[in-house]
Amino acid sequence: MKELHQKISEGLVAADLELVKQLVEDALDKGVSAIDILDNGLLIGMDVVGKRFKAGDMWIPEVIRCSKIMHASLDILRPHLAEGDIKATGTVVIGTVEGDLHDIGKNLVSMMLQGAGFKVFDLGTNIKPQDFVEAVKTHTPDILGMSALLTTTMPKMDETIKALNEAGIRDKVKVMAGGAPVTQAFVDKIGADAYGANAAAATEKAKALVA
Ligand code: B1M
Repeated sequence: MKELHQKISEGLVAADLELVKQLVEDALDKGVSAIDILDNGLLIGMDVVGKRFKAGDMWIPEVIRCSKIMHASLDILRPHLAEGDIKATGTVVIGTVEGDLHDIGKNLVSMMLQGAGFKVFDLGTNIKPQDFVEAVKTHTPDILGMSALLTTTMPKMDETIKALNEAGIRDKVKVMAGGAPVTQAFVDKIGADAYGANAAAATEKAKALVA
């Protein structure tokens, strides 16, 4: 089975869409769990992509192709990640902050929250503080989740919390923040309620916030 995981991660790095989709289907058919395929195949591949991108060994078009494979694979895994007899746990509004187009991690968090029974309103990417505020007013969620992947967009999380305060609704919603450059210290500094290091941790934190 280790070989199958490796083929998935290598296929992702090689940007071979059809191969990866087939391997993901094969793994599910063989009884490998969706979370196992994700953690030990796809995310290992994305990690390699990230390192090569940083080192200048991969360029944006290649990274976009790998991201598309990640999205296509998540589409295949989604029903398996959300399976089970799930009762409504709470409501979450989630989005990637203004100026930031990264959505793979946010989508993963969103999927896992849905798998845990949360009703999720996903606003997408490049969401302005005021649009988060409007979505909180409209959907009255238990939790507002913000994702940022760029150090330059992290301050938008702070701005969004300030906008919630200005709108007089900060005390009506718990705020969770995450994304690769986000840390517990940053979350504490901006006055958010929880930090999610990864999708699984975010789901546990979300459950604790509504308990
Ligand atoms: Co971008 N990019 N990118 N990129 N990109 C990074 C983030 C970077 C670290 C790469 C690098 O240099 N090593 C770097 C940021 C550097 C920095 O700010 N310090 C970077 C850069 C610089 C850029 C551009 C500026 C490049 C350019 O144009 N010159 C540009 C910016 C565009 C923009 O947003 N305005 C850009 C563009 C892109 C692509 C479009 C090519 C593509 C995004 C495609 C897409 O998302 N649809 C892309 C990608 C794919 C990456 C890397 C390679 C992978 C990100 C990813 O999807 N990881 C990334 C390098 C890296 O992170 N290693 C990189 C997999 C994902 C599952 O993990 O998103 O961390 P992650 O999510 C995790 C946790 O963080 C957490 O849970 C998730 C699941 O476990 N989490 C939360 C996330 N959100 C959460 C919310 C929560 C809780 C937990 O609560 C609500």
